[in-house]
Amino acid sequence: MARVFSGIQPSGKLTLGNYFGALSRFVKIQETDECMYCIVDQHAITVPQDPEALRRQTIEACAMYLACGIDPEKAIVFVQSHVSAHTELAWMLQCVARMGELGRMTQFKDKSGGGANADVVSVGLFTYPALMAADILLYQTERVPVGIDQKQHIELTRDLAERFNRDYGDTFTIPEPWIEEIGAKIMALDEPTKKMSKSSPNPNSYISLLDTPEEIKKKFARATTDSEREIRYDREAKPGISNLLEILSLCTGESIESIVNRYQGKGYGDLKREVADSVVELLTPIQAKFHRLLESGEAVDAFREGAKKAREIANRTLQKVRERMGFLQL
Ligand code: AQP
Repeated sequence: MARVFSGIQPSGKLTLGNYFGALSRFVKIQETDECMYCIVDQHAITVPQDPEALRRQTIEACAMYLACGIDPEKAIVFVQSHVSAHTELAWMLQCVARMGELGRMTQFKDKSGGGANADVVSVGLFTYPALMAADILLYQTERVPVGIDQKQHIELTRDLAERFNRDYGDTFTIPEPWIEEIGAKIMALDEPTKKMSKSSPNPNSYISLLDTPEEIKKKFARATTDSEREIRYDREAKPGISNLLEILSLCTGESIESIVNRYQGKGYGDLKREVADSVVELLTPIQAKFHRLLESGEAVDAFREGAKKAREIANRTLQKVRERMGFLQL
């Protein structure tokens, strides 16, 4: 049994990418491992957020975690800003991290426009990986289930933990990224060479877990494919079709090979319709549960209880770090 930590930002409505890259995996992993699942609201403010929207999205994310099957009896669920140890350790780790290594993070380069927008990009966006390292290291995490886009941040977390352990004495467990090949990167529907992202300005690029069946069908019908007619799995040459095949396979459990065989001689429209129907089938019970949880307030209660448990574990690590770094203890 390994200690597992992972989180999702409430920076929009959670997407099908978040579901396959994170939530559906969280649900499986809670059966075998000791899991801490967080809603990382402090990461969300590295780019501008409307305060009311952030609060609503955080409550919705709480309900969506449970609606997707995370069980607060099996995993500890909490909101990052409810455990102040995260930002305290993040500060300490910022003093361990180097400007050069943070500057090499591709997510920072992408989200900051390659450094061209230095007067509008927040310092928090630059130091984000130190906060993410704090999230992980506070819980002596062994494995971090993430999509492929987060691999570089986990590698940085390992470097920071190793450097801290070397300079101040053994303190942190060194975490491993835990990435599954399939589902690790669901692509945008309008531009299938880019990751599906909840904060994209184009709602047609993503499937929100709260989209109606009509919206889902419309979005898949419009999804970008290619000018050929052949249905085969080739992420490089046919990113749109490959993305659809992957989503269908993840929804139904049927192998990509078997789907491709079934589609010999059939058109892209048929595939798009089947993918849309499978996604609707997947999301209908999740949405029903989501609305029940949101109305009852049950999800928020689970996150309140979870924060108490998380604080206890986090504070043990933080206390050790304070001592190791030489802070006066009275
Ligand atoms: N498209 C995706 N395919 C597979 N996994 C994905 N994840 C996100 N998008 C996909 C995984 O979901 C977890 C939480 O991600 P996050 O919300 O913390 O940040 P993100 O990766 O930046 O997600 P978004 O949706 O793209 O958010 P915004 O638009 O706010 O930046 C991670 O494990 C991530 O890998």
